[in-house]
Amino acid sequence: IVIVIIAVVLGLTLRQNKSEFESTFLSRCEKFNQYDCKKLWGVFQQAYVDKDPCKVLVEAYNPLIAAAPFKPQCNKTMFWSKTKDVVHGFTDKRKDCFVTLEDTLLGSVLDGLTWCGKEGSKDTFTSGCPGWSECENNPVRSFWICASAAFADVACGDVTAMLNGSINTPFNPTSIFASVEVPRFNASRVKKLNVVMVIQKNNISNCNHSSLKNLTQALDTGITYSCKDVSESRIQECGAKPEIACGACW
Ligand code: AVW
Repeated sequence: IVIVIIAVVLGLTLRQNKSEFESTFLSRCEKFNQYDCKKLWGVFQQAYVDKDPCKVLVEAYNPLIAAAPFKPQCNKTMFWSKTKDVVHGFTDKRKDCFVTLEDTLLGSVLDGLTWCGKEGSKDTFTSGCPGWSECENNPVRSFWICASAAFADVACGDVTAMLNGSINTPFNPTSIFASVEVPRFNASRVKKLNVVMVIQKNNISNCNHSSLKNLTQALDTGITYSCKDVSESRIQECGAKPEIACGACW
């Protein structure tokens, strides 16, 4: 009996417990059905496990994106920069109108999470990982760049971007939107970019801001540009009232 108990206890300790991170990954993934989430977890881990957490290249996530590709959703793609809460507060309620990266399988699974590996270990760590700009090739940053690029690659028709009118530089060249997404909008797929400038009570910028000139210049020839100043309360109203047609939100 003693031997059996020892064997069971030893067995339980040696069996790698599913980490909280893995459980989060799988439970978020399973909400989407139609994907083999255990397989995706395996492909995801390959990108960063057993690696120096400052040496994970953007390309390391290509197999993951290939395993769960983004589907083109023409006229519904929503980009954003420094407006995360407003955008998701809106798109969470109006999935009929717009889809953000964070509403897709991979984006929603990894949204808000931190992860990294360590050389010589097959584990996933959630603390002690490099910060966003601590080193360029960190696992989290590389994932978001890779996913954002792939998401922008399939954008089509009229695309929308929510920018922040309460900051100095609504179109910031160092943002993912400016540095990764806009350069990949292809005129053969994307017809028009509609910027929604989110205006709060103490706004300091609007559609006339000089940084937007850089945006129009960065756009592929053939893509039309528009910008509209829209109050945050109007965006919230549209989120709260499904009877307002998507095209009439602003
Ligand atoms: P953002 P982006 N430290 O609001 O245009 C930690 O600046 O870049 O908008 N996390 C960071 C940092 C940082 N310094 N900078 C960026 N992030 C992460 C994907 C953080 O998770 C969508 F498709 C923050 O919430 C949008 O169109 C997120 O990046 C576009 O990229 C966005 O930062 C938004 O990227």
